[in-house]
Amino acid sequence: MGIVSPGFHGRARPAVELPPGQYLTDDFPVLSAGPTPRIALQDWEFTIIAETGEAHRWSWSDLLALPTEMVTVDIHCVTRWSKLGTTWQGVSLDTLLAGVDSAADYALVQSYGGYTTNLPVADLRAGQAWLAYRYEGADLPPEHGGPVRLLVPHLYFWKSAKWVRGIELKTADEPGFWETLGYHDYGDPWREQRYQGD
Ligand SMILES: Nc1nc2c(c(=O)[nH]1)N[C@H]1C(S)=C(S)[C@@H](COP(=O)(O)O)O[C@H]1N2
Ligand SMILES: [Mo]
Repeated sequence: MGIVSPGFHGRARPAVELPPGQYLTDDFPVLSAGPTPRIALQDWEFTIIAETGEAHRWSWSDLLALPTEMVTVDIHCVTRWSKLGTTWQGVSLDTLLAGVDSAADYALVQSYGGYTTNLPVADLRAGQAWLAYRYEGADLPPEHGGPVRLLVPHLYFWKSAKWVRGIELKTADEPGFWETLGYHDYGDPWREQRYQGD
């Protein structure tokens, strides 16, 4: 036996792994395509509309009454910053979708202020997406999407709609705001799906 430490057989792995083309930041940049909408909590509601037209609505107090999860996740913006280990509290989309009778494959997410983004319904399920209303132990600040934003950390962060207002479930895919402007329909950071054709 040589004088080799156990486990020291290959090249050292990098301390952190980032998706291709991303750099690490400790800041939390604000990226908004328009002004920050202010939504009074008594006026806030979240609606899921199934492809049948059936609507399910939650008020702010309805949302707070649902079981919450704390999640610590890495986030990746298509403008190339990544932030590791962000901690959020919110309601899993699995919880919200549980009572919705739908066979739709596509979702179009709607925000207060008019922003939209699309993704497969499958990506909202299986513990992959949350309606987040707390960030790092405090109420989610308005500039980061408060009172409530969608959090879908396995896709580029433009899919995580701030000031989320509802989700339409659809049988056909319909592009949202950035997707209409040439960004990728799906947006997997690990496959570097930034733009259409990537
Ligand atoms: N409603 C809304 N949601 C949005 C956006 C937006 O402009 N409007 N920008 C998206 C983009 S491109 C990114 S990178 C993240 C930025 O979130 P942050 O401002 O909290 O960093 O929000 C996403 N969600
Ligand atoms: Mo972004």
